[in-house]
Amino acid sequence: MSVAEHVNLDEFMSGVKRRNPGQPEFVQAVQEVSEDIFEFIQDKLPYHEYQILRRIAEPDRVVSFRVCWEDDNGNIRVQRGWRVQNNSAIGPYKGGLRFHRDVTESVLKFLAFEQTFKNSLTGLPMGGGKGGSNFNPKGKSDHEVMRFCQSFMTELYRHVGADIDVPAGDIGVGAREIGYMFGQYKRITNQFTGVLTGKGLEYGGSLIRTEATGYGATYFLQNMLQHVGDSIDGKSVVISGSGNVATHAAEKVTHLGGKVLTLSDSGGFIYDPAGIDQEKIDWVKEHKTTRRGRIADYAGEFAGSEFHTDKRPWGVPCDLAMPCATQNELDGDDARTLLKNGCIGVSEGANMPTNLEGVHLFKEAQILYGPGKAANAGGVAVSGLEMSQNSARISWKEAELQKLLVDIMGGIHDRCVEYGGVAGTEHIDYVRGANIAGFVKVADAMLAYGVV
Ligand code: NDP
Ligand code: 2IT
Repeated sequence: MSVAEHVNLDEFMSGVKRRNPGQPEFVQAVQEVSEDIFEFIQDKLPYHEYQILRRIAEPDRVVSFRVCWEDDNGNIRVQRGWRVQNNSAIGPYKGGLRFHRDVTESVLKFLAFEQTFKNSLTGLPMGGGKGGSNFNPKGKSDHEVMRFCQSFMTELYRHVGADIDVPAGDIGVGAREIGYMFGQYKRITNQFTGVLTGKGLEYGGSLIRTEATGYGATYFLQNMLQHVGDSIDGKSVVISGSGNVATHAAEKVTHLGGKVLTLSDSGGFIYDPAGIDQEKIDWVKEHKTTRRGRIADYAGEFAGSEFHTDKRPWGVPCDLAMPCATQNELDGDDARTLLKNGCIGVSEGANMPTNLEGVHLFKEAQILYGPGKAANAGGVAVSGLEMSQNSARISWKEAELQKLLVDIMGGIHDRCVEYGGVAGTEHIDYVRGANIAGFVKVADAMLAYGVV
């Protein structure tokens, strides 16, 4: 068959849709990547002959299991758990676990697919995976969360391992949940290995893993700005979310001289025209993580700020935006509003926060737009460094790790620039750059293996 006969994005996508009914998030993620990859591989016959993209878009396996646990009132509760092992061409499966009411197989398949490209971009030897459960941690006691995590790991443990698949945190899974799951893994297997990352410092965790995603997304924003001779200093920044990624992005933006105007959660957003400084960020961290409170309470705590119920922050005029909450939280109308208000840069701390229409609008407007798979890769990169430290049974110092994070984010930026140049302009299409750079390494490894 000639190359031309292979190259048809629409046919490819109709096959993806047919094989994945009722999985819109997965189809969306594959579409966004395939738009760039099809153009890139047009004249590259081996990638077609060996059906590389088709194979990356078909997870190696999807494990689904029942998770039973008992709540504090003695009721038996039943949840569904999954681990999606998308691709291990360049290393063990690696990616977070998400506990959220809305988790479905589609959501985890999109995340595992994205993770494959993201992990490749870091330059570290990690394949792509993701897992989680439709367990809703909101309002649960510590003991309920512990019992759930133990039951979840009692099934998951047989599918993971330090050289097989290494989960970590994501939405609803932080230090507490990783601790409970690591404890259960160790108990079942009688092994102390680096099977999870994001662990506590006392039991094999790495310094700066907690900060890495938010800091990394801010470094990526800074890298994009520096590439055009600009910086974060003095810029106004709108951030969504108020969890791990959002609060650490806010912190690094503040360190670099930016002014953070908003944070949000699933109940709405707060707008603080005076700027959300370090003291306020510390309050948010304590309130959202330790007290498991709501962002709405910020308005009662800090005079001059406002809470907007059930609204997203994208209408607040800003120079820069960082979506750091969840998928599809920024749609075409939001993108138009940001552009109309003069936003010049977007760095995605969350995975696929911008819907396809929004992505197209940002690309067309040629703003500095760092997609999640590049911009938020700092978290998994430091997870990769945690794996190395665990294997070598050593702990690196904070300064070394901070430098490695900066270097890795710089390397990701360079790889995007290498593949994302727009002919006849100085502009970098970071979406295309990230998709192609992420693809090439995985694809070439797959070619080396033949058909497996
Ligand atoms: P957290 O659980 O710490 O925080 C999640 C935040 O997003 C909370 O403020 C939460 O609000 C909000 N949120 C979740 N779902 C929704 C929703 N449906 N609508 C509006 N707000 C919502 O998670 P993280 O900060 O770790 O993750 C945030 C994003 O970053 C996710 O997309 C994740 O995949 C991505 N990411 C995370 C990495 C990490 O290292 N943790 C690495 C790379 C990407 P509420 O409290 O009301 O639920
Ligand atoms: O989306 C992500 O990159 C993460 N949730 C972090 C994954 C990891 O293995 O650290």
